[in-house]
Amino acid sequence: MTRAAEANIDGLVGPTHNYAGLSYGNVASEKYAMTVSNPRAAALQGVAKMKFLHDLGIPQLVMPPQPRPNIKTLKRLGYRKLTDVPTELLHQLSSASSMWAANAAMVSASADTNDGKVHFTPANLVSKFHRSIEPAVTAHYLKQIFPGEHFVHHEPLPAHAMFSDEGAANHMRLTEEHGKKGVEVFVYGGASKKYPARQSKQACEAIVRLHELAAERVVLLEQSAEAIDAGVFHNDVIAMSNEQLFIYHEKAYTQIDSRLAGFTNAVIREKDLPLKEAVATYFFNSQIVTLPRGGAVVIAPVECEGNLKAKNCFDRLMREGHIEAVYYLDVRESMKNGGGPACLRLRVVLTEKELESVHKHVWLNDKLYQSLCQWIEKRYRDRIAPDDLRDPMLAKESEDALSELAAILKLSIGQ
Ligand code: SUG
Repeated sequence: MTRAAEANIDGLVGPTHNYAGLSYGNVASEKYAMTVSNPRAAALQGVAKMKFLHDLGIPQLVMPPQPRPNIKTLKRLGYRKLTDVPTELLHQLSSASSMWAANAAMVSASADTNDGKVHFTPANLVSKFHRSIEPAVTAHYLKQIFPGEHFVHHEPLPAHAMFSDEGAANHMRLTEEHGKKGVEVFVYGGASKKYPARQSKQACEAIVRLHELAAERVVLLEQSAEAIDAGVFHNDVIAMSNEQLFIYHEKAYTQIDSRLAGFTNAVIREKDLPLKEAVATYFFNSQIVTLPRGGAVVIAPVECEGNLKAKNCFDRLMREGHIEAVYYLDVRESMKNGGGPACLRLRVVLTEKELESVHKHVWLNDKLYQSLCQWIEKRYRDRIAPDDLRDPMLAKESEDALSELAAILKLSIGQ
């Protein structure tokens, strides 16, 4: 076995972060639709989370925001200027949704792939228009951040509902420890009554082929319709995992594959945390990480701290020895759009050699943290109402902010 660690790459919140209510089926996005956002606080909350992980000794990377409003798409649709664009489309072209890096791509660790390389497939995100305009720039960023012979970058799957792919938010990896071969678990949605399923089975099967995963170490799970209709639009809203530990809600899936029985399964019962409260608190959208000295801790949304049932579930997991501690972090600005701590990050298991190949200017350290905080303080507004997205100054501010960030991260931003 080669030694490996899990790195997290977090999406930086962009300067146009707003609440336009674009995600039907995502309860928070609908609830906070048309309220006023605070992009500066949102971005600072995001980098504070990255710093917290870094201080725990977890390798932490930064992914830049995508240029918004998306002028390239606006031109592709025949518009010449922002003022000509109808309001709903303007909102879609202005979403800062690339912050949710768990939806950026599916990633397979080199220990699992037949060619011994790390495989990336950017998610096509076809189920929501505002997200379907992310994959090209995501691919551009991932190729720059993970260059060279250790990494394989696939194209996003064809942009059709048949292959609807929302990335790692619907993917888990169970393994004795990060560097060992794992079982990769893909989660898809079937028929639901109220809300649409966002990950298709055929997309999961295509990723398995592309990433050269051995069939005997792949598990596909189907989300229950009841969970989807309760607002479980991604698997990471109802399950979490780390190394050998798999924690899931009893109503998450139609059935569990017997091959998962060899791992530590911790089932959260409806009576202890009803689906509705699991969605409201984002209990499962927590990050479980292995500390460098061993032992696992949880980074949970602060909303869980104030909910007795969620807190009791974490207490039980600690009592049973699955986790050592729970840290409650405030990412409220992102939460109001349905994005908790786990949504904001993409997990990438890296061996020492792979780690050395990563673009070095995106590693979070104390210095980069300071630069990012200063950059955010200087460049971000502290309030945006959906109507402000019409302001031509905002487009200019956003463009200038990203140019400055390109110099900080030494990356080409946009495309
Ligand atoms: O795709 N929200 C995102 C939230 C993604 C959360 N990611 C994970 N669960 N991994 C979505 O629904 C709302 C944007 C708005 O309404 O303006 C939004 O896109």
